[in-house]
Amino acid sequence: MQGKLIIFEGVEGCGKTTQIQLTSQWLQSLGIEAVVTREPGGTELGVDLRRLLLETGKNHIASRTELLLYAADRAQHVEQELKPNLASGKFVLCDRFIYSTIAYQGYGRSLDMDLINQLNQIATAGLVSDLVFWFDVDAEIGLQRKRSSGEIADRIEEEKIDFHKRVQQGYGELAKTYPEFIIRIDASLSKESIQQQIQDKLSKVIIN
Ligand code: T5A
Repeated sequence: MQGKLIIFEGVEGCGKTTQIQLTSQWLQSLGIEAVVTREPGGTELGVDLRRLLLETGKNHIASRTELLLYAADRAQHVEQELKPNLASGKFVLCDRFIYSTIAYQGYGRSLDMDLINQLNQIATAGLVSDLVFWFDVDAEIGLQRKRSSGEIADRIEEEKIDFHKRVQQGYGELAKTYPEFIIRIDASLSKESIQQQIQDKLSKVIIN
């Protein structure tokens, strides 16, 4: 039986990593094996690409170069991690996927959307996700959460607020275009209430 690919998306600090962990624990409590992974950085090669993409203070990365590096990370991730786990029937909870490229490189960097769609197609080799949770929170609130967590800002977090607002707008447009497929979660709510919504949705759509 083919597994399920569940994607968690949103702006910086939207709370997706927290919810992936809670969802994985909940699935395991039901006896369902769940694999947790992420982009960029879900493979050994991806870890190196993630460092190149997110470290600060190094050479400027041109927007098209950035796009190609995210695509390279995804191509490796799909082949090495996503396809094999899905083929063995597992639930895969993935922190970011093609929607991040549309939101960040498309809306954030204003790169050509046709080019992005073509690259997403090449990188995924036709693999599609089963469900997407979009954690909708104001970009400023998300960045504030990241600052409060004490983590040092990475190269993308250091972008100006206008960039993050365009990314947030991009997610809004995606959710409007694919309402049956992208589930909007009000990410300003408490962690517990958000987790309950995820469990309710997964119980209805996937498990039963
Ligand atoms: N990127 C990625 C692209 O540009 N293009 C691409 O194609 C791809 C795949 C990846 C970066 O790469 C870019 C986007 C990103 O900039 P990342 O690891 O996904 O980086 O980075 P973040 O988005 O910053 O993810 P984080 O894991 O750092 O943050 P999360 O997952 O959004 O948030 P989380 O769960 O770690 O929570 C952040 C803080 O908020 C608190 C948490 O306790 C934590 O302190 N929090 C809440 N506080 C109040 N209420 C809630 N409901 C809360 N939920 C969590």
